[in-house]
Amino acid sequence: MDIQNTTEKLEDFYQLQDLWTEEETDVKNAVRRFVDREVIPHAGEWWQQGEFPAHLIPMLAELGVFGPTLPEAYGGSGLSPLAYGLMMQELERGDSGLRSFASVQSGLAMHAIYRYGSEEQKQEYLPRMAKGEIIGCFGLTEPDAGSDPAAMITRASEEGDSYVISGAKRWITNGHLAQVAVVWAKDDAGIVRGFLVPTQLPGFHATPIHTKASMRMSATSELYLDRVRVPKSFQLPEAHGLGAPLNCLTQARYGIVWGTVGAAMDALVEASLYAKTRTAFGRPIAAKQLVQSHIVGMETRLLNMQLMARQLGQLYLGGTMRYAQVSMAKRHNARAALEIARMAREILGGNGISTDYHAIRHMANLETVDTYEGTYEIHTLIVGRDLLGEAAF
Ligand code: TGC
Ligand code: FAD
Repeated sequence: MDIQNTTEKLEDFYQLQDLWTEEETDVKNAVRRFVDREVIPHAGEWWQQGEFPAHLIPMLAELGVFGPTLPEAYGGSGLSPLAYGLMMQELERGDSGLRSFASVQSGLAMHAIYRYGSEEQKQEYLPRMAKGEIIGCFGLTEPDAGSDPAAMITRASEEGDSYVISGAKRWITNGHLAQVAVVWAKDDAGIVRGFLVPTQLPGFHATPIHTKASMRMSATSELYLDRVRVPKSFQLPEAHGLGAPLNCLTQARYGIVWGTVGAAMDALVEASLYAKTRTAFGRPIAAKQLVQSHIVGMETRLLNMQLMARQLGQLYLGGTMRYAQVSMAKRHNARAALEIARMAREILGGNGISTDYHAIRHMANLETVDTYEGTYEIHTLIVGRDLLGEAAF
């Protein structure tokens, strides 16, 4: 069996690689080699252990996956959004938790500082975050406010030259690994504002959530802020209102659109190669019509995902990408990847439920990806509002 040819065909049925620039191809290949060497051989074990493999952080920084689209002055490489997308694709081919780590560091925490921070805040944080010396998290969701973040109850009250922040955030990726938390809270006038909260400050606590049956390679936490006092200079000065955190979500959702392609690709390749060697009733199961029907359906879904990601990237590059367009692709790609991973699990039969293989790990992770950064239903309603001009939340 020619594994290389089969894999290449499955991963890129329409030869989209012909559209990549040399730089984009180099970036993709570098991350791919890293994931093949350092992640995939251990992913099942790390996932079972339920810990983020923190020893990878310096290597990820060296690969340039933290803030790659930012200017060099802030530690970035000024890469195109397409190169960024390909990085996310290759990371999530390894595990959604790995991509999630990078998404939160880059698309949420660093983007919030870059877009809404003062020059001093950018200089203080961004170069060190790009090097992985400072890890950030992004606290928007609360125990009682997820899909509707406008209902948040975390408060930042002015007291002299400080803000005093109290509240709780739940399901926060990288929360107990982070040195700085971007915390969203309402000020005394009820306006949503962003704050850079060093996590060692008195009154700040981050507790790991250990009960996850999904995203087990990702660190997920609950944050408690009990009268955490920060100087006013720790507020993100350009962030006024809910539009600021929602704009950050657009960046991270864009990364998810690409990342899910990687997870789907890996599940599809694994199932296809398995089908070519696994025999039942005297023939490889790849020679059974029902299995071929599944594989062709999965391949078609993957191709749709790739085309959406690619065109969204072009819109981003051209400066015309709208957030409803991102919602359309996040909604589609997260759900399609989940369906592909589930079908891959089925083709693997009993082996499909073991983390010795990848399918069940991707499938379980993708349940989170389908939910976080806006659920399938919320993205349906965002696109519905955009198409029809009626909010139906
Ligand atoms: P709404 O009136 O729609 O919006 C308020 C203002 O914000 C603007 N806006 C956006 N801007 C940029 N990007 C977006 N995606 C935006 N969505 C809205 C909007 O134009 C408006 O601006 P302005 O100037 O008119 O004031 O606000 P709403 O309260 O009606 O809420 C709308 C809704 C439901 C769509 C929004 O709340 C939403 O997206 N909910 C989902 C919440 C969510 O996705 N949470 C994710 C938390 S972070 C996370 O999950 C990280 S996972 C880790 C990883 O990424 O790996
Ligand atoms: P709810 O809002 O309670 O929704 C429950 C159900 O109701 C969903 O099916 C939803 O689609 C449905 N629903 C809600 N409103 C409507 C409506 N109007 N019409 C129809 N159906 C509706 N958040 C952060 O801020 N930072 C992070 O780093 C982060 N990381 C995460 C990591 C993991 C592993 C997970 C699981 C979540 C993470 N989240 C994070 C939170 C995530 O964004 C939320 O879980 C998500 O937005 C959904 O919110 P919720 O869980 O409160 O569900």
